[in-house]
Amino acid sequence: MLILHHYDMSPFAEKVRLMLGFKGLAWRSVHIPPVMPKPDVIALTGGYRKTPVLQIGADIYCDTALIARMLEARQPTPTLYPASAPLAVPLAQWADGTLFQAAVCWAMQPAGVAAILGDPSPEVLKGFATDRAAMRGSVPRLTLPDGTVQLRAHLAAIDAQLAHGGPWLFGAAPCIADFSVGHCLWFIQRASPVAHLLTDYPALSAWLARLLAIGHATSTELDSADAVAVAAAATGHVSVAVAPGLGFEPGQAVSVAATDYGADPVAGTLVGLSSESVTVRRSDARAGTVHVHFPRFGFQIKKDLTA
Ligand SMILES: N[C@@H](CCC(=O)N[C@@H](CS)C(=O)NCC(=O)O)C(=O)O
Repeated sequence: MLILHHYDMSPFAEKVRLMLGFKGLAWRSVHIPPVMPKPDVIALTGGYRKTPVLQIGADIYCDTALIARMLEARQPTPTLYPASAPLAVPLAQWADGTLFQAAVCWAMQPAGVAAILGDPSPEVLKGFATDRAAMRGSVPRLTLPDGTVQLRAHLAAIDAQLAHGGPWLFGAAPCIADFSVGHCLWFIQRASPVAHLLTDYPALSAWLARLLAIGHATSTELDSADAVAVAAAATGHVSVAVAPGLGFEPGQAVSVAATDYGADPVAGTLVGLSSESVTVRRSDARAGTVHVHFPRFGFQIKKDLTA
């Protein structure tokens, strides 16, 4: 059972929903709060608060780069990683970082925020802004003039790529890069008063419509407390191992944190490490013993000297 913890307006959640649609995988849908506190999410992750999170029993997968790999392992065809497109992964990383920040800057102009949050009250707006400022920490925020220039340059490049090639970013079929670029532009589309920007890029707009037509496959709702109970009732974990020569030993007390925003550390015992992912085992009063998995890229592992 694939359980996705997400909320509707989350772009990174949309990336995963579309990948589930691409692979035709059925899933359980747990709606989580868009701002802290998120007690049921934290029971599962041990501190990671970003959206989305994928749960399979007592295995918890953080970050869409790793979630995409899990979906690929579950359902290898159609592939997200065609051998003919080795640059699709770094392009996806660029989109999830650089393009996403420029897209958010544009979409979160006052008119865009109102559309995305559904005409929020001043209290809701203030709560959202305070939550995101805390999540960003010291990571600087793009100003609208800076973000607009950058976004237009990125959109022009993507539009030209699609106009010369296509119908997808790397040719005949969608791959991981299409989903990473797509969720950023989906977010702009949701910010309806400022979404007109996209119409300046016709090949890109046509491609976005094709991508979103993939849909989300079939899902059924699950309560977040029931998802925690699923973890507690699980009898084992997916097999992982700590590969030698990567700087850490199995059984070591470590903490793992994102190297960008939302860098809340997750502390536990190191049980898995490869060039692709890192896994810590931790215990929670409600969720039981969970394995929390992160991509290796974009995360920092530290020896936990307090343990
Ligand atoms: N690198 C992460 C980024 C995830 C991310 O930034 N998600 C946003 C929502 S789209 C978030 O966590 N916002 C704050 C929250 O949901 O609490 C990934 O690929 O999953």
